[in-house]
Amino acid sequence: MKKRLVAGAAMGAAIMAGSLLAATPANAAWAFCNPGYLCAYYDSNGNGPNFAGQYDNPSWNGSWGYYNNVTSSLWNNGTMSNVNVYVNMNYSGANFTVYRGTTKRHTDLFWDTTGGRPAGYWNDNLESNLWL
Ligand SMILES: [Ca+2]
Repeated sequence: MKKRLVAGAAMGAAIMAGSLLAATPANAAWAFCNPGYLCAYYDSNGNGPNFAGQYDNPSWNGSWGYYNNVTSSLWNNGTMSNVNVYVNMNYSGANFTVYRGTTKRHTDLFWDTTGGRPAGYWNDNLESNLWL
């Protein structure tokens, strides 16, 4: 009987947790990003696998994986600098600055019109980064 009550209580807690999750804004889902790094995520709101760069990277493809043209959200968790991101390798093509801090994250590049670009322009298009 006691076990049953415990199980019932656990289930109730799980349901409550589910309700809380549903009420939480989507932008609360950001995966951890090491301090000092630029993190570029596969999906919006910091979800999915991510490229994490501490230095200048002329290409986001490498031994760590293939991250060119897949990014949908960005977080500059740098400790000192802002960072530019580019649509081509070797710091070329259209670019914008990702400013430091959690309030400056780019939550969904599909709808991001930074620099006056149309929706969809930046999404799945970034390939390199240069710290400023
Ligand atoms: Ca590109």
